[in-house]
Amino acid sequence: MANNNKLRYRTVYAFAREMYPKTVKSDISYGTAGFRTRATDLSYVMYRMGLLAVLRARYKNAAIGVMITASHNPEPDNGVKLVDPMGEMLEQSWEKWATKLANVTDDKLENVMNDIINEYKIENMNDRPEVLIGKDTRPSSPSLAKAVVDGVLALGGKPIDYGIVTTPQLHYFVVCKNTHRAYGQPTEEGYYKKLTGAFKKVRGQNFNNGNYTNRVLYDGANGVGAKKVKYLREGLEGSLLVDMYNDEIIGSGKLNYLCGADFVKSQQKFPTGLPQDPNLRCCSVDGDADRIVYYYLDEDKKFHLLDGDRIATLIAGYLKEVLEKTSIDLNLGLVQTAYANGASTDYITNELKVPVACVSTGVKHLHHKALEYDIGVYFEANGHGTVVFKDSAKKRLKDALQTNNLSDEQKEATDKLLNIIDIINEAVGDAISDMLLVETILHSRGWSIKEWESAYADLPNKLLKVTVENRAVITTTDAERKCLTPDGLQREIDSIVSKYPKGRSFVRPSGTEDVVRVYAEASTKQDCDRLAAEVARKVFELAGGTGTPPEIPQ
Ligand code: G16
Repeated sequence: MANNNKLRYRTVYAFAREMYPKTVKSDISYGTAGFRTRATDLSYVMYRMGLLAVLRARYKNAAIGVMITASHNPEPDNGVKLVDPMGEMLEQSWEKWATKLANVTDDKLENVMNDIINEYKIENMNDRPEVLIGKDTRPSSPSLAKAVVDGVLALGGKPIDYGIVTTPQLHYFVVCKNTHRAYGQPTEEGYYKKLTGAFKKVRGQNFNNGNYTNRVLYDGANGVGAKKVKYLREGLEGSLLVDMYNDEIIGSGKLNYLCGADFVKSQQKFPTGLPQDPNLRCCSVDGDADRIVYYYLDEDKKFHLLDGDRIATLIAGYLKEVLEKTSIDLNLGLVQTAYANGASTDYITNELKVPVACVSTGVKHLHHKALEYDIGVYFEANGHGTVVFKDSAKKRLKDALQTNNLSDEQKEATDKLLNIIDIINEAVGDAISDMLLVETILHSRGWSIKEWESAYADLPNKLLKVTVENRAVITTTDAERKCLTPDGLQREIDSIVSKYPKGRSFVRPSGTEDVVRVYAEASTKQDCDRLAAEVARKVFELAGGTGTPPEIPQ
């Protein structure tokens, strides 16, 4: 065993020295969703994440996923997200090891690997665990995927290359593998079949209903989400017509450019490339298709956004209703972050009467919290989210159907809920599956997008980015709603916020971009714009801003 390890380490080191030497001096850290930076700086990080994935897979005795993507970031960036056995993001306690392994010098790689092996008492070093690898459409992704494959091979793992897939597809494959296909087939075909099969079943023969029409305009962000919807459409067999826009894929340089979910949400603007006719139901996904937002232009060309908060409330309200009809006592909860619009939280609490929790930014935090409920709905305002069902909840629904003492209404609702579960990718937020779920609910309610929007009125809100010398000087607490450092910044924010009716604002360092994010909401757009700018200016002043200071509108 010791000899085997020695041999293996020799291979690991040889690969590192010859092919993937650490070329960047500065450290990189595992952020909101893994490592993310310029693609040219990532080869050695990818190789090392291949190594880490094998160690994690041996420790968990399960398949692990590695997704190469920088999601919403511009095309020259890239990144890597590690996927745990049940589709969750890499367990947080391992993030520090990922960071250590990424930053150590080549000659010390062996030491960090030994530290991990000792810390977790990994003994099965001769096992050949599977590491599932996926990549987005960025031109840099193939060579970075090769680096991951080489890392996996160097440590004796078995790489399974899925080629270009969406992030949620890779999460789905990992879950399928680790549940021995109980969750589905670990293939793209299996994924489309499961989702579209359940979707068509719930939709039935009447594709339209009331004010709902079965056509949606889809902005693929010129990325993998565009490529994959082409296959989805075949499976939908006309039950939903998905009109594709922004589907220029590899090498167009247009990934996420003036389009995609992040652009639409953060700029609050209609994307380029879609027809601007009034009242058309449109949606945008991001660069790896793990988030989605809806929107439309009204008769006056005014832009209306239905973001992750709207999707969450639509889903939670509907599931609550169906659940009540089943008469099965399961608890339902919703998880948001500080970015959730205050009006949505009021609506969930006071109208839907669904318990709501607030956690830090990052799918990992939301997913984890949602698992506490029998049925947990989680969404970030930016459109990341899904629904998770406890196994025990699914079993109770299935068992209830087997008994003969359900009324017709209870039976119909239970059957519907079970089918809806199959439309959902519970492994992680999935733009494609979320779209099918939203379309299912709108169809069932007979709603146009305007009717969906009429549930409540969003408070005007704004997102700004401030560039600072070192964004780590900003630290936060209370699910990122308050900042601890730099000294005095929170006091200044509180004092600014107090001037604006219904004002709320917070700041936090991004975990995916080299910026500080500023969020603000207030009762009028004018107040909101001013509030955001005043807070951004304070960040600039107290946290070492670089470039031009943010302007405050008069
Ligand atoms: C990732 C995370 C999300 C997070 C987003 C922005 O999304 O998965 O949970 O909301 O980054 O994070 P930050 O504000 O820290 O930059 P994606 O779609 O870019 O992978």
